[in-house]
Amino acid sequence: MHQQADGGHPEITTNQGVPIADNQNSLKAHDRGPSLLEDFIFREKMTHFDHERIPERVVHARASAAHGHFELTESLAEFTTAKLFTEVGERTPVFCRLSTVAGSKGSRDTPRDVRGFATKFYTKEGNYDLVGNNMPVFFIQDAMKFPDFVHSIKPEPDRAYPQAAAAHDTFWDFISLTPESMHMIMWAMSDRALPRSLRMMEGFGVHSFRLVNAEGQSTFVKFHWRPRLGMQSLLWDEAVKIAGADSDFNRRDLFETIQSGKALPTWDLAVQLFTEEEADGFPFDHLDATKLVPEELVPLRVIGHMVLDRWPDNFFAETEQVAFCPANVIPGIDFSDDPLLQGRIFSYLDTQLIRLGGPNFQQIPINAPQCPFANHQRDGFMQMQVPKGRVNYEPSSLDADQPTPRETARGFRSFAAPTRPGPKTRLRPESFADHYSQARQFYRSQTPIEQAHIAGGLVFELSMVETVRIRAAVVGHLRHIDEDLAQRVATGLGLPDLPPAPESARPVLDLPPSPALGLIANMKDTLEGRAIGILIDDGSDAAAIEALRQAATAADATVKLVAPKVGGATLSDGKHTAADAHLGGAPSVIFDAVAVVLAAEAAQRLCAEGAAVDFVSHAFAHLKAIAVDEGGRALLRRAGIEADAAVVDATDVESFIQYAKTRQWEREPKVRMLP
Ligand code: HDE
Repeated sequence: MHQQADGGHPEITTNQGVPIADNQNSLKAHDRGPSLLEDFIFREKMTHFDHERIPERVVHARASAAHGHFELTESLAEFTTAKLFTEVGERTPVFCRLSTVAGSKGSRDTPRDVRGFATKFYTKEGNYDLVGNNMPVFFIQDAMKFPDFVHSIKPEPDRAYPQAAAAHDTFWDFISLTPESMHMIMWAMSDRALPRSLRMMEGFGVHSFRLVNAEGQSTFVKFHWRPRLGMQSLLWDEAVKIAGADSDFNRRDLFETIQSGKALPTWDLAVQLFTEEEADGFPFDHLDATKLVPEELVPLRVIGHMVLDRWPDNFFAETEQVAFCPANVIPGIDFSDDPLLQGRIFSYLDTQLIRLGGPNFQQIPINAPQCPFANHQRDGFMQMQVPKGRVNYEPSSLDADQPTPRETARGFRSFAAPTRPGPKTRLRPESFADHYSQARQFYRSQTPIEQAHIAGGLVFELSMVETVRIRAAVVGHLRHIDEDLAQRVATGLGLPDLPPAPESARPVLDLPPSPALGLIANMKDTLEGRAIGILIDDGSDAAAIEALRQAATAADATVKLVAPKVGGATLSDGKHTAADAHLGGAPSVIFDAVAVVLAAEAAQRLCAEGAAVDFVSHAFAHLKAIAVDEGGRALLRRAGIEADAAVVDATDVESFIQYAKTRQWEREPKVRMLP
């Protein structure tokens, strides 16, 4: 009725610092009487609560983020004055926010979607934001089209669905009328759009930027983040089931990893450097964000790495309020004329003004530079600083201590790029007109299984489109990329004929395949940072469980014991072992490989439990290694599984660990009709 704590707790007060005597009961006229308007304590608390939400980001609303550092290992002093990239061994603090794009803040972690990869470097020379994605190209070429593109992918305006999904008419309508999107469509339909973990995806700065050296010379640069854990993706069916089992799958993975301090998210930062003259020789225009620079053309140079090792103290204060902006560059880094980048330079500050409520958002701790900063910007909503004195302008002679620009090499100077004479125009350059060659290069650089996944992604998405004409129009575009792909998708959709291809503005080139574009080729056979689930129940063989656990842990995987009851089970040695999760809440989709160790009686019981049968049948369908003892085999039989090489005996720990390090791709045609 009126709870009071013992001494030793900090005292609770109002925002004015007034000590609160009762935080359970509002002020009333008498004990069963009406509440009183004068209760300033209640009103302050409720008013604050009523205003707790701020507008979510219009895109990239759903995200997780962490603190860490970037350490430079190779100096780029020849190319840039930015200390971030010249002081070898220096650790620069970072805050990195990894997001989905289309879904709302509360949407699931595993839709088919691009992932945002935004990093704020708190450098000695000011904040530098590298605001990229996990794919190196984008859907459109000119920022003018961004609102249309985003409107088309978001839930349709009359029905407000689908949430976090491109698989609907408006998106594919827009795409079918936007041939420049075809290269990005190949990426978005590939397994890159389904990362297994945020720690296991690449990041890209997408646009060309400039590095500028002490002599004022410019070199173009493309940024790449390379995950140390290798890449790993989900299968579509797995992603769909994870959405139900754990809609916070990627966020939980990042949180738990950082809390454990093991297999910390780590990426190498690599750059591609090229001159204007070299760029002029490329068979595409590098200012077009629907094109990438193949690694075979300009190799990657690793210059440092980023480790994320500290989860934010408060999600709202940091992950939600952080404000990234591609315009946040530091001396020695500059923009290119990519028309998508140029539009972004405007958009991010503009969006932050509405989202964070005014021009002082850079004073929020997560946004503030960690180096000294001073100027004469004053006032505005939520001004937190109390500037002293009468001088709020420059130049001034009244106060010698006021900040003034200094003609030193430190100051930011834009690269003196020559401008070409010519009339103002709203024209797409002719050099942006090849929409299909790199899409073809991407598709043809994939392994057959990855190509089948791309075709499967397209068949799924277009099957959700109600307007048959739109399905056909997209297949028409695919014909320019690869006739076989178009045919597979047409067959998968049940189209009677292959639709005509639209006119192509340019002949499609057969560019050489680029192995770096594949996913499977760039996965690592490892268990580091992966998770193994062991299904147990009363009577399970304690020694077998222990052997599996030890081997998996030695291979740097995390192990979770799953039992029908979360309280655990009494094992063969008579000891009671707590479970890490109960079967209903830990289906096999959340693990990279599973083991089933069951006594005969328990196996018989669990053969009548759908969740247990699904545990093995889904693991098998998702191409995972499975270790089983006799009891486990009973479940396999119940699920109708014909064991293959990666279904091993629970005593053969070594083979299990070996198979668990990878997916069993050769099993896929046996468990799924691939288009
Ligand atoms: Fe963004 N984008 N974007 N974008 N973007 C935003 O800024 C925008 C684009 C990216 O974790 C918004 O603060 C335009 C490409 C990331 O907070 C907004 C265009 C790439 C994030 C915005 C693009 C990105 C955003 C929404 C086309 C990869 C999340 C909220 C010209 C290189 C950052 C906000 C975070 C967020 C505009 C295209 C990456 C509206 C106009 C290309 C990772 O300002």
